[in-house]
Amino acid sequence: MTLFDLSGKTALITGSSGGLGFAMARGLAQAGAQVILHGRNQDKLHEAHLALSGEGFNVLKISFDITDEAAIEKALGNLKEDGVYVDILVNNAGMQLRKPLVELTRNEWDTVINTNLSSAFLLGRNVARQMIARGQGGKVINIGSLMSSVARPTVGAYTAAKGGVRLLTQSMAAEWAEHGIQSNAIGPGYMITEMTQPLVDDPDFNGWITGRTPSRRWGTPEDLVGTVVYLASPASNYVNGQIIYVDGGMLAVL
Ligand code: GCO
Repeated sequence: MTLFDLSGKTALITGSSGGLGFAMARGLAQAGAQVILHGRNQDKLHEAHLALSGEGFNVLKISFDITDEAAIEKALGNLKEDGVYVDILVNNAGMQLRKPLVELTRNEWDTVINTNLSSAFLLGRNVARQMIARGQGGKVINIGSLMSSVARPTVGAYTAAKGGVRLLTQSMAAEWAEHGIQSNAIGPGYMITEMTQPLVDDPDFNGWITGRTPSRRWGTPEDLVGTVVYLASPASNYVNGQIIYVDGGMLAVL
């Protein structure tokens, strides 16, 4: 067993037709895993699938609503019928909504919480049921945020959800570790993605990030690859309930 070798493993990465999810899927494929790309936009999903299979990687693709319990049940059931089991689950899909709390509607709040937190519970629960039944262990990796620990104005619902992701991860560890399942989280810092582009394009915000981050730069999706491969591999078999911040040192300094 080599510490970072994922051959023979299958990884499902939600929200992986672009951005952080695609970069992590590619990294897991490079480490030997069969990857299952996931997305709602069929064209983007098809492009991502073409890109990775074009590089010779073993790639499947799947599309379902991560907030829909029945859709999740059906999707995992279809995979099982095809003899595909998820050994590594990366709960990455999410959304942002920037609005002061006093202006936020109940519906907006629920949408952000369902997409960023409840989805990790629903998929994590269903995949863990399969992992426990198979008795071969597994890996659950939840994508948190700096907002799993700190807040900033206008992203209250997102922050509440990402805070929940951190303690959901610890709860998963508390209950699933004895079944050989390691549950951990990654807290990406400010990465240049579609979600943060409006912030990158804002000279004040952009300047604040590069000044406030010890690495003096925004992160890139590729900056997450090493950490996700580590948390997906035997190298982290005694690591459980942790969150690893990949943020250029932002949270470590005042
Ligand atoms: C924001 C950003 C952040 C990042 C990331 C930082 O509005 O501040 O969208 O939330 O996306 O989560 O860790």
